[in-house]
Amino acid sequence: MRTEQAPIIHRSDYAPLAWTVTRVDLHFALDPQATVVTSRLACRRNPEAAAGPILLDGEELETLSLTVNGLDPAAGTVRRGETRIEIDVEGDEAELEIVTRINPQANTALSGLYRSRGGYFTQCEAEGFRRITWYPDRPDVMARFTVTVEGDKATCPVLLSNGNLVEEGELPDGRHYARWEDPFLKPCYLFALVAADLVVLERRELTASGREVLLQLWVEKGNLDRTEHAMESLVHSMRWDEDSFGLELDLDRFMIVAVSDFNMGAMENKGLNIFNAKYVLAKPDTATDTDYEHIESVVAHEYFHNWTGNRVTCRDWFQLTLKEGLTVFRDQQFSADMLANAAGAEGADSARAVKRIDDVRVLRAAQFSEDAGPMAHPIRPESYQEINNFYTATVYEKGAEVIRMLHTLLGPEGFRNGMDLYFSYHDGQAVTCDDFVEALSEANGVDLDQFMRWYSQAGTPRVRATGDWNAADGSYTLTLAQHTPPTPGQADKLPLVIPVAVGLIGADGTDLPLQLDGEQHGGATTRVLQLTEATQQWRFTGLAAEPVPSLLRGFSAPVILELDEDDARLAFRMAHDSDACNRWDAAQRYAERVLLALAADAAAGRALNVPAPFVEAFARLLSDERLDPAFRAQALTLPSEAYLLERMEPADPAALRAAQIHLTAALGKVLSDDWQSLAEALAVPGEYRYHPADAGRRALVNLALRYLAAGQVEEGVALAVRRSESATNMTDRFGALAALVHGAVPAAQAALGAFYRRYREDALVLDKWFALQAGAWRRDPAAAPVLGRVRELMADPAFSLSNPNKVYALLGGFFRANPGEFHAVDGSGYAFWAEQVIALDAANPQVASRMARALENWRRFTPALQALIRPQLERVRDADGLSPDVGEIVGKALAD
Ligand code: B3K
Ligand code: ZN
Repeated sequence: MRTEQAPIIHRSDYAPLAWTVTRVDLHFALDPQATVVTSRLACRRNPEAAAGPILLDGEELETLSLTVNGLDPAAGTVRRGETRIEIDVEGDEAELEIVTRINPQANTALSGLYRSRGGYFTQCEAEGFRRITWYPDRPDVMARFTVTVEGDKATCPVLLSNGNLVEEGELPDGRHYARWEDPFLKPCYLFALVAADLVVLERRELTASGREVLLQLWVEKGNLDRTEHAMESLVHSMRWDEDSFGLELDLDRFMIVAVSDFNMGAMENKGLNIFNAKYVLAKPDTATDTDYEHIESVVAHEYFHNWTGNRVTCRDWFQLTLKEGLTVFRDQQFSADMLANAAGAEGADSARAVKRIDDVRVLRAAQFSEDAGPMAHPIRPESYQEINNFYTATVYEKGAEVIRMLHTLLGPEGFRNGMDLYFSYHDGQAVTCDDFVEALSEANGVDLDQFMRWYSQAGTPRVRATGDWNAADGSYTLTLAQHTPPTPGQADKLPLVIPVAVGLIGADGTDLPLQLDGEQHGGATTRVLQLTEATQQWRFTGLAAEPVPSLLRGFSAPVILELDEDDARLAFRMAHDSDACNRWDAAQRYAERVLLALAADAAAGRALNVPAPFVEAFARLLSDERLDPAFRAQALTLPSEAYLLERMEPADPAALRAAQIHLTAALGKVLSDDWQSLAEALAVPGEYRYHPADAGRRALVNLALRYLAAGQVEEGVALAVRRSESATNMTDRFGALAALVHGAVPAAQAALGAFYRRYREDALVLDKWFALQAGAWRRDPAAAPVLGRVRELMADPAFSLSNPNKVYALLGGFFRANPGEFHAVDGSGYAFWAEQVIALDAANPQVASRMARALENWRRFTPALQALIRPQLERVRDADGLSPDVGEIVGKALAD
């Protein structure tokens, strides 16, 4: 039984440290099991802070020596705890020298200095630096770093750290060293070191001001042919930040390193970004269009952090969204611009909408569900037990939505002026979200006090819309009412500032000019209304007939819009809404309605019937050739299972799965001719290129194959088999394979086997293979449950519990991406979940915690499922030596 509980850290407890660090000189003598780290710290008393000792954090360190100003510290001046050292020092300056020994080989948590495939790598955000040496490990301590790395030349020919290479040389015993100097002040979470056997792709570019910079992409031998796209993405990111925000690369050298074992996507260490190999490596035979797209956006995201995160950083970890929300917004804008440019003038709007839809889909699936459970928190949390649990969809994705609303409210120019002012005030500082919003407010002369509630209130706001048509005077009164449901620890919410983009559609399907009561000028067809009170009304005048409202265009705020629309009206908007995002949303709402009704029938044991008007509306979209294929692929993809489960009261995964199986099969069968002709007409000829127009066509063809296989349409299955065998790129090959597996057709097994044989040496491609099987649907109730296959796959030689990508693919693919199977009514999935979370936690708490979160919303499920889940949550909670990471998740899940 566990006894300790991780303490709760509160935002309100922030106080500056009595002592800060100005310079750091690190020396690493690398050794697999006994790396010796010598750290010299120039410490300075902080005149703004209350008096106190020097405070240092440490974890898993063996301390060999510690001196203060070159001497052993006087008796009684040093207090040593397991994770904290306090040193009393006279005067205002002091130099500490600390020697520690660490064991990178034993570091399975992948936080601090660890090993991966013979090399050494670091990950310090959020609190990994304390696992390397004693240090005041918090972001408001900003210092200049010099780093000397010394290691074995044969196994680690490449020695990298942040900044500029200032010296390198040979040492006795086959060793060598390199010294790096970072000219910029930085918090220790941005420190990085890499020592490995790598090869490099290099490129020299000029910045806007004409400075030459060296861009390097370091990968394992044999992977150089997969680096071009990431390098292109980096160059595009540089240009975009110069053009859009006037922000230039500030270093002479910028490096990206790919590593196979990594807890998350990538890390923005100053001048030395370390990436999960998944977000670097791509060639047509191994990476899909989606991989190409993700690589472009993650490269951009980390690059953009150089300004939003590194040059201006966070004062404390509660401010995380200051850098993450803003940087996600920036990478979303970048991707939208890249897609729009590639699409050309005619396709630009649709390309942007497709990107926006992608982002909305992620928000709805991941963030809305977070808001609906025990982990609900504002984008700036008030407390945490383990900060690594707060790299969440709320901090990132909802945080980006909050920045987007500021962008909408201030306009592009106003936003840019605010950003300029923010950098002019805070470059080189560690600041808060208030500092950011104040700069925007000051630059625009706008009061943003009420807007700040987005930073402190958790939960997804509901906006209820009602319309009142007055035929007598040709006016339409729109009433918007907002309400945010209670979340843990936050019962009452205040009204937020919600920008609602509105259009009115006439009976012929075209947008009407908007004329607000009492206004001289009108005429725009979309307007942004600001909802700031609990309820507000707007009266539109000069209308000839009752309009159809199109609300929250472009998804102008991260809210749930409640609007009573009958099926006919949804079908009308599916066909006519000029706002592509809303057109997609109308299709999603209609599909949700149909699926939830089917699920209710399934739960009650009634026969399932798909309503004909839905199929007709769906078919019209399918064959509307004026619509860009990428958009059609979005509109014809059903809402995600995670999102639908949130909309179900209570959540019944088995019933929902039955509904999905029935609906996809029906749509595949009934529309088989349309799907087939579309698959033929849109096949992309010629050599693969990553281009949004081609990608859109491939996406729609793959979707067609999916519906055809779901409907067991013979010709469609045959086409998928052919493509899975002979496609010339991974998007087509994997799309076809996925169709076969999701359709659960007999040919799937052979195709999976062939795919495995072809890519057995390719870890990243096999991740797809694992995930696909973990997420498989069982269309035949007599077929073996997917859990059995997952267990089998864990024994596959290509699987490894110590590689996060593998865990996310196979276990994540089952726990998170396959609710219909994971929530098996016999509870077998839950017992397996507890077993795996406990096993993972012993080695890597961050990965375990991510898996643990698959059950946090357990109270939303049927009582029968809840009764099976609770004992497994308790089993994990009571496990010996549970980490604070998993402890916080299951603790919150079980709290009353
Ligand atoms: N800042 C890192 C995330 C670090 C996660 C630490 N558990 C990647 C990013 O957001 O760019
Ligand atoms: Zn980030």
